Amino acid sequence: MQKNAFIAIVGRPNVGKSSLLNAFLGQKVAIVSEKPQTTRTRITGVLTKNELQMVFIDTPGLHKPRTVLGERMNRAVGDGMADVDGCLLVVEAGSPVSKADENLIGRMKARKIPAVLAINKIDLVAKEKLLSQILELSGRFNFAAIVPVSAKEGDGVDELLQELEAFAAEGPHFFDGDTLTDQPERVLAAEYIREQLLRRLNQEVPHGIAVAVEAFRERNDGLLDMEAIIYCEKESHKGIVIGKRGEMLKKVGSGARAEMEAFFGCRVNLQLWVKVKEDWRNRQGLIHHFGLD
Ligand SMILES: Nc1nc2c(ncn2[C@@H]2O[C@H](COP(=O)(O)OP(=O)(O)OP(=O)(O)O)[C@@H](O)[C@H]2O)c(=O)[nH]1
Ligand SMILES: [Mg+2]
Repeated sequence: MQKNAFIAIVGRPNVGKSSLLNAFLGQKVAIVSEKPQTTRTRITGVLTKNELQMVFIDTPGLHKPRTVLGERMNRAVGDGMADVDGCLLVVEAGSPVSKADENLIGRMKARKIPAVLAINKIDLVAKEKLLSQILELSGRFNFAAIVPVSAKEGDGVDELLQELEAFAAEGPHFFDGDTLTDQPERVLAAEYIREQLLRRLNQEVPHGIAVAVEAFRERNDGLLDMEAIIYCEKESHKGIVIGKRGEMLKKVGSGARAEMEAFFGCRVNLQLWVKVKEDWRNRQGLIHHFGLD
């Protein structure tokens, strides 16, 4: 008998939601960086084990929006929580309860969504510190389980997955058994490029970047030809993205290429361009054009 479970992964920015999704799947379907607001849209990751299909919906970190894009990202959190069988609320070990956590717990209560709590990044915090945090959070919601984990080191990930499996109910599989994500290959490729920029650039520059893969062609010899445009918000950002003598762009390209070659399992020939779209994060038409709403 087939079973399925739809689970939304929610929490404030930077707590490790996407890292956990990747740990569940054993593959990188969601980009990860040390900057908050890395994830911009809902990302579906699918794990099929025999009769059981787990469908994870990774969401942007809930935050106080300062741009139209930010508002869209927050909206994606609510949309991601619609019609799921359960939520995985992720918090950071040793951190106080945030406004975002309170907001998310409020929604779980209002919509009667059962939830498991993951306390992530336990590799960074002494065990004694976890107790008071567990007490505090368990007083606010009747979590089905509370699991301390480290997405980075893999600690507790199997236990967490086991707890989430309890949300499964009898029902058909919605995806083929070998589906990993709902993201088209071009989108994933664009995300790998954005990940490099998030990791290598600072302050507002990486947050004001959107990437569009314009060409994606497989040659007969298996080589993948790809062309992508990096859009930034200001002329002054363009120079930073390109770097001195093009060095930044070169590093971004080779970093992204390595990720793509690992994921797609073939050699990639990547060409990058940089363009400016003034203030695109506040322009609905452009947000839509970049597939971010
Ligand atoms: N030390 C440590 N770092 C972790 C762990 N899990 C994630 N990180 C790091 O935390 C940062 C944020 O991880 P993400 O997975 O991008 O976090 P997120 O919650 O998806 O963030 P947003 O998409 O911005 O909401 C990255 O630098 C990760 O490498 C962990 O268990 N331990
Ligand atoms: Mg994320």
